[in-house]
Amino acid sequence: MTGNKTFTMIKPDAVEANNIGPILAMINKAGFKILAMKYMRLTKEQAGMFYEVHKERPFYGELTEYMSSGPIVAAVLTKDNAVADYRKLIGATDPTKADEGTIRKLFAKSIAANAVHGSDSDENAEIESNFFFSSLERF
Ligand code: IDP
Ligand code: MG
Repeated sequence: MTGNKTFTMIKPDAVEANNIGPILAMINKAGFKILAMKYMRLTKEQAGMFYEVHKERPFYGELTEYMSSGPIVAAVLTKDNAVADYRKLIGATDPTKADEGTIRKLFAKSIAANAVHGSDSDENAEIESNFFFSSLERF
């Protein structure tokens, strides 16, 4: 069974480039509703906790440095088949390989500064949503 929730972040490069609005518009246009949202800045330690699964990867230091370099928008989104449909909307991790019309193709600066995060499974969508939001912050 596929779930109906996913977790996203608009990353520091996209916030800095004034692309919060256009990205949220694409998210809404694609049929996702926003269940929770906040605008905040992660510490390097918090970014490290969020990306714990990547801690052995060579880019972990660069990634956590970058993700704590400026504010982000975190949100929980809902739609049927949310995880897979959102991955399709954002496109490949490397923006040079992302399909035309995807959020990363349109807004990402590089493979690290790639505009948005999207959960890769229902299980991680739940874990990631719980990392950022309490039950009182979800609608
Ligand atoms: P995803 O965000 O498309 O799921 P992951 O492989 O889970 O991609 O990687 C998490 C994040 O780490 C990416 O979104 C990107 O910001 C960063 N990243 C992935 N691969 C590289 C790399 O080769 N160099 C630098 N940063 C990377
Ligand atoms: Mg991932």
